[in-house]
Amino acid sequence: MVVATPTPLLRRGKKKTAAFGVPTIDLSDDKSIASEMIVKACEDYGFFKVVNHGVPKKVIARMEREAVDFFSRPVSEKGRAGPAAPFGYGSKSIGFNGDKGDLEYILLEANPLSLSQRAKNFSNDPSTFSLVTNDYVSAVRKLSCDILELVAEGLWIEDNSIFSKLISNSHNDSCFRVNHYPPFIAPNSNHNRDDDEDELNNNHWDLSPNPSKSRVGFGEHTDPQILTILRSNDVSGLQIYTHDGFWIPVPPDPNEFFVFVGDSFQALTNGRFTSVRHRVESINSWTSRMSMMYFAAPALDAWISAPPQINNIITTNIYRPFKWGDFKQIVYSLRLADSRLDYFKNH
Ligand code: GA4
Repeated sequence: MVVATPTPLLRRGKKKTAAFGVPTIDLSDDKSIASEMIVKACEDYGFFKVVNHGVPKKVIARMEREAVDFFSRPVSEKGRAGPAAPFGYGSKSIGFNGDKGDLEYILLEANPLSLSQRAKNFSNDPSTFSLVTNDYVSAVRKLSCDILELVAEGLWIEDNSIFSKLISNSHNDSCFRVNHYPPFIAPNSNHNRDDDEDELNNNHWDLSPNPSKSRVGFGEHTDPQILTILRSNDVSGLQIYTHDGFWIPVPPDPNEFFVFVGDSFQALTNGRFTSVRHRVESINSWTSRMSMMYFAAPALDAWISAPPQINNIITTNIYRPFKWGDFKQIVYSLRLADSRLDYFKNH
């Protein structure tokens, strides 16, 4: 029996905190219930957490260690792996159109050949780096496929590989990103270390709007791909935007994965699912946040178009069919926060 175990989320308000639940899906539970719950979470939030996901702790820990080692290198050394165009090492600049964030990152193509070619830029032991990254990417790709199969089942689509085959295709264009947000202590804040730790542990944040107390780590956006699988360390900062118009902080959980519906999944479901807007806003923290994301994408020449079996209340096709490669081109011509799917709407 699957029980939704909501993790408390806090709604922003004037010093008020209200508990919400991140929909949590236990993948070790009954398939039919898990699939129904995933579909509901994709419809209601475009976002959920998975537990009992099957990714070995060791695979996660080794990937984290490689990333920590890289980010601890001197700036001049890291710089040699950049600039991210879009792949490589990036610092503060996101994309090509002037978006900025207070972070540094690694962005890689999630395929073995590209990973092994780039590994020498990220480690003095490139073969270990590419082995560890490949293991991580393979594990989260498998998790993405499992989730996409459950979605197809939850939507009562006979071919349960209808979505997963898009990303298991050998030419898939998936990518892998590790973001590192340095520690942030707001200038002139009266915070001392104990207060901060208290605040983070209790999840009782001072949520009154005060820009001097926070900083943009990664500005608001939706992910263009089908699904995103995120894992972070224990430092908060992620917020999601709900359908009823609230930014809600998501408590970090280093042992589990968070799943985001991307723009392409919105198109594949004819708007039955909507991609979730999210951002990273760093609050006072003495430790840095590190998150790793696997962005599950189809091949560049794959068509994105909703199969007729999608039962949506909207029966006309909201979007015209497009190739992932063409969509990606539009994505990179726009700003981070832009709604790119609008360019593919049927009029
Ligand atoms: C957001 C999701 C992924 O991180 C990413 C980002 C990409 C990049 O950093 O190169 C983009 C951004 C992301 C969407 C709009 C464009 C492209 C930066 C940017 C301004 C790797 C992706 O696929 O799209």
